[in-house]
Amino acid sequence: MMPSSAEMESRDKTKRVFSGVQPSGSLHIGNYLGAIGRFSLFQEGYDCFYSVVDLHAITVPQDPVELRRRTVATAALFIAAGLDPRKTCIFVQSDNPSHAELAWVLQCVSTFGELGRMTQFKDKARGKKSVTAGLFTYPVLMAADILLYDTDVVPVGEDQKQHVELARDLAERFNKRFGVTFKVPEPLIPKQGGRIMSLIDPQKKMSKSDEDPDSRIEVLDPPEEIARKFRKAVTDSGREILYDPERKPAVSNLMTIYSLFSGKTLEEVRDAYEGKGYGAFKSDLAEVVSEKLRPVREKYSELISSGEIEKILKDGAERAYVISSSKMREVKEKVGLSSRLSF
Ligand code: ATP
Ligand code: LTN
Repeated sequence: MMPSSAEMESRDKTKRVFSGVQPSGSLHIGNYLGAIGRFSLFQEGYDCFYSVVDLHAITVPQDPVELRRRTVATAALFIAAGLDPRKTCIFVQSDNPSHAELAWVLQCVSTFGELGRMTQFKDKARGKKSVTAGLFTYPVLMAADILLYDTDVVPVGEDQKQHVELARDLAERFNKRFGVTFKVPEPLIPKQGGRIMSLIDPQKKMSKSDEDPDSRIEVLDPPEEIARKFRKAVTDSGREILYDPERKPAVSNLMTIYSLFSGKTLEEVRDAYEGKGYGAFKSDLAEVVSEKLRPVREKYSELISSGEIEKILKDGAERAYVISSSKMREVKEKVGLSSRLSF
């Protein structure tokens, strides 16, 4: 979980980091290893903005009461996973009107063809009778999130790479057409842990919206539940604990999780379980993951009962708006839109 040397070399307080997480379900260890567990690595060296992107979540139907509860819960998990609101700006996307406003302008420089090529859209739309226009333009809203803050680096899991590339393309296209306005951001995807797979089907990524809850370990799962889900996790044929994503995708995924939560290399994990079979490995894996997540669970419960989050999110939205509204003013000016009531 330490930053790589390339990440360390590029630490620079004048550089900005932005990332977002949807409050579309309970966060799982894929979200933790690919995104939120890494967010705090940047807070000492970079100017960081982390948002709970609730406007993205409503691209598919949500229960309003649950959505609001999960939005606060997701922000609490950011802090429980190590973010310090004194060092980092944490806010809810819909509290800041600049996001939807810039998204509209960017939709008018995006093409139907390029949005139709987004693989996440294709995956999420497949087999659905009715798909919202919001799901189609989702990546443009994500580009707006990133570009509003002159973001340098976007820490995300592997599945978001194509969306960050679209943000880069839109920034370049807008700059060419209207004059330099946006910084062109870089995605930062972990070498290991950027794509944690489902425990039930190792060909699919672990996902909040998978209908089988046993396919994922949630960050707030109690230890018994973690142990039960790992026991039930599919394994491959043979008994060896070997890292071979082609031939042994299920075991390789479990080894990756073990390695990232324990800090041991894949070779160390392999050597430790040589000749021991899956039972002992899975029970130790559950222990390692539960222990690592224990302080996160504890801090989360404290935060939720303290009621502190509301104030943190209000301050965060105000800080974010100072930056985003100034960028929005510049955009309106360049495009030729009216800004009579801007302040
Ligand atoms: P959904 O299934 O509802 O689309 P999700 O689980 O993919 O949700 P997001 O809110 O879309 O979660 O993603 C939050 C962050 O977690 C993103 O940076 C994303 O790349 C990362 N992420 C999501 N799933 C995984 C995974 N299986 N492995 C690693 N990173 C992941
Ligand atoms: N689409 C992202 C969530 C997201 C995001 C962002 C990530 C919305 N806006 C800006 C990084 C930067 C996802 O996780 N599915």
